[in-house]
Amino acid sequence: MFNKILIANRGEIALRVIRTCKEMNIKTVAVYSTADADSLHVRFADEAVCIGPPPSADSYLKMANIIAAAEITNADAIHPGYGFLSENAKFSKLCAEHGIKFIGASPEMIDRMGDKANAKATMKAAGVPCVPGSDGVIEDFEQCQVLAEETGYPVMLKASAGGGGKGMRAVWKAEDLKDAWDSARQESKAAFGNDDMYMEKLIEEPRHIEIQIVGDAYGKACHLSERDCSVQRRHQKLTEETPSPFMTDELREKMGDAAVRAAEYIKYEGAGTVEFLVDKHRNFYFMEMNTRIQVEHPITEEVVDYDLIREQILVAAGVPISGKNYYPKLHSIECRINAEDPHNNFRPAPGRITTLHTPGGHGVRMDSHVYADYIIPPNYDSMIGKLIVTAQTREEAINKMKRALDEFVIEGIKTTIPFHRQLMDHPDYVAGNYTTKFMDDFVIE
Ligand code: MV4
Repeated sequence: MFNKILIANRGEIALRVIRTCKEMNIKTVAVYSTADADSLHVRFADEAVCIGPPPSADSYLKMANIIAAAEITNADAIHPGYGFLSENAKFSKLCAEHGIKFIGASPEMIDRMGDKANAKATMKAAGVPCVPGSDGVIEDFEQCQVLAEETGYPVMLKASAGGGGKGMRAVWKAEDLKDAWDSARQESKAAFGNDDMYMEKLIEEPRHIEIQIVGDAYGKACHLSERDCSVQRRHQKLTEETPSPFMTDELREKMGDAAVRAAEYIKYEGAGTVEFLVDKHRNFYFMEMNTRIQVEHPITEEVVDYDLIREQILVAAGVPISGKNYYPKLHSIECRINAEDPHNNFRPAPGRITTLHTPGGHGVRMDSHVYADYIIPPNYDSMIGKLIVTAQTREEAINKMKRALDEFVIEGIKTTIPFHRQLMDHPDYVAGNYTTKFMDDFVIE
């Protein structure tokens, strides 16, 4: 087992990892930029190393500084959290070269799943349902035209180096294909330095339902059921829940089996998430695979009673998983509380928190690193915490979320709390009747 883990991250996820390490009697090293000198992950860790000035590029993304921090503190493993270097193949490799265990995917796995067209081809070979479309990347526009005719409009053009919607274009008719092809490639080139594109039949009004998986070092994998992440705005998740209101026992079995099949086929090690698009007929199709712990992992933990960070650490230390799958026994909802102004296009609203009272009570979990008088730095993402509620039924969970949001007192900055409170009263949300299109029509009061 590891003696000391360095957490190469900040904010609530750094605290989340430190908490589990403490429970496992593993020493912790925090790394921080000068903007985070007073943050809680620095205070909670056994040791802390300043790795640079506020800009992420000079601190949390500075691989050499993080490796150096691990060397001088003698850390034998690094947990990358999510974002930053969590899916950076070069960093995963650098850790291995320095004899430091990267608690995440291997460089090969990160590259393989990061290349979306390649990932899809792999999944197809594993027998995982995929959206009909191109076989790999599209050579040129002529081939793109032929493929679109074969696939049948509407089609979706996607960036192979992409994800999260960048370099993606929906095309409804032939005359729009050329412009979409050119602009998607341009956007992908600018964002990822790569303009490889692939094509899929467009799935109309899909749901985004993802399956949590854990694979061990011996080729075994299990699933921990689904999370419905369809409530998104500009590809930013706002709230997630499990079980999905759209799920049936039969669909859960089929999606869970497909996700485990995928993980075992690629010999996936660690915690991962297989994302699916689900259409209104409950057909499901592979979308992407994430090789990191995700922001929304707590709702899964709450309903299956399982510590995913602990499992990541155990698997990285070579401990085999039991192999059984996990099914929700409760209902859990997460609301991402961001320092953003919902009445101003969700524009980031950093600043000082002058008053803070976070909700509590039975079935309420607040994963957050903020405190009264904390100044939210403008350099990083705007999430200040995740409010997670868990209850026996979806109705009770929504009721509990309303109570918790009403109890939440945070002054000095704008937050997304008013949006979430309105969401919990929205008839389509309450009815569980929402797809990825839901936020397109949502009017903030
Ligand atoms: C799609 C799709 C419809 N049809 N692919 C969005 C980003 C990336 N995860 C893939 N995405 C989509 N791929 C086909 N063939 C619709 C989306 C999509 C979406 C997917 C999940 C969650 C939110 C979304 C918002 C807009 C579009």
